[in-house]
Amino acid sequence: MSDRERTFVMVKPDGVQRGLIGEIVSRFEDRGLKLVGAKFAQLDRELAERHYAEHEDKPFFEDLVGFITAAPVFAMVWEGQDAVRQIRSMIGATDPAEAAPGTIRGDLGLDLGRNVIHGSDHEDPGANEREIGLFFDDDELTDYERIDETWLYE
Ligand code: IDP
Ligand code: MG
Repeated sequence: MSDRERTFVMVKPDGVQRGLIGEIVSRFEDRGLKLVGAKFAQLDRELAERHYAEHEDKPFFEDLVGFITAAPVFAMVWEGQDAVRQIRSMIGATDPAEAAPGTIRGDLGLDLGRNVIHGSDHEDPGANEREIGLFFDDDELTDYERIDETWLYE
């Protein structure tokens, strides 16, 4: 059994524009994951470049930064057992064309450059804490118990 942990998730501008915030939040809520922070915001270039710093040398970097700053995003922190890996698995492969049906990208997207959602990478240790810190101050995050937790966890 893994520890409870927190992960950073963001509905990208395409997901917001297509009215998919509710659908995406519902999937995580239904799974038993707990929302502990959220904000609706339009990213500036500096934050976008810091968030995607690992990709700064890639040919798609300029398009990616332009896209992610073009319209508002919905940024969230979700908590739960093995949350980083479980949410990545629910999001699906980076390219929606390769993402399995049943995943968010596999159900809601078609194009690599419009893949609806971001989630912290479970193969990059510390990415979740780094990304949470980039987008949220400590006092914007909450600690509370969901009423179903007794029946969600053994
Ligand atoms: P991830 O979002 O599944 O973690 P990454 O490889 O970290 O995927 O890439 C970050 C984002 O950059 C992707 O979600 C996608 O929006 C964009 N991206 C990745 N590879 C390409 C590409 O080859 N062409 C265009 N955009 C890309
Ligand atoms: Mg990534």
